[in-house]
Amino acid sequence: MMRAVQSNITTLAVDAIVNAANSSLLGGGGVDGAIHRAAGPELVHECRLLGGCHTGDAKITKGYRLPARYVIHTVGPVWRGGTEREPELLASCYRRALELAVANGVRSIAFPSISTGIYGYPIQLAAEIAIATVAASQFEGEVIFCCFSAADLQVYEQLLHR
Ligand code: AR6
Repeated sequence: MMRAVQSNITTLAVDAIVNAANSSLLGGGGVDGAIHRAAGPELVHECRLLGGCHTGDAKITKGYRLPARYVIHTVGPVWRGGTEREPELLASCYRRALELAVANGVRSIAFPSISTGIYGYPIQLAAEIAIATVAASQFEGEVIFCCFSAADLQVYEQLLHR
């Protein structure tokens, strides 16, 4: 089941929230900064042991002070106009995150709109990939697209309800 909500992802009581991280996995701005602040310093300690993450891949940690049990960190592509494999790398983020979810018994997962903030991916194109990739996955639990803005929520709702 897929649905979209407008919320701060750090407040969601789901089994796992997904972080739109950078390849260092050591924190940053945007949703990454919010997740690290809310989880507390233990999160970056565990992240230091992971050796970073390639674009399109994902790694899992505990959620520490978050209501979510796990954080699945993924690294989206920087938008460079769409000809640098951005669509396939973004799809890979969703696929790899859901594979880790299945492997760890996660039954509810919330995604932010990966790459559409600082990394500049156009929201409409990114939301189409997010929804299509989740729909094609083996994951059978609840998937929440957690939108930060009302405008983003509208994009997801329009795609989910067509
Ligand atoms: N809850 C839900 N969504 C949020 C939140 C939040 N608390 N905060 C921001 N968003 P971005 P990216 C939305 O920039 O584009 C970091 O510095 C935001 O409105 O967080 O993948 C990393 O370390 C947007 O819709 O991630 C990387 O360096 C979406 O989350 C870089 O940014 C993604 O925006 C990754 O850039």
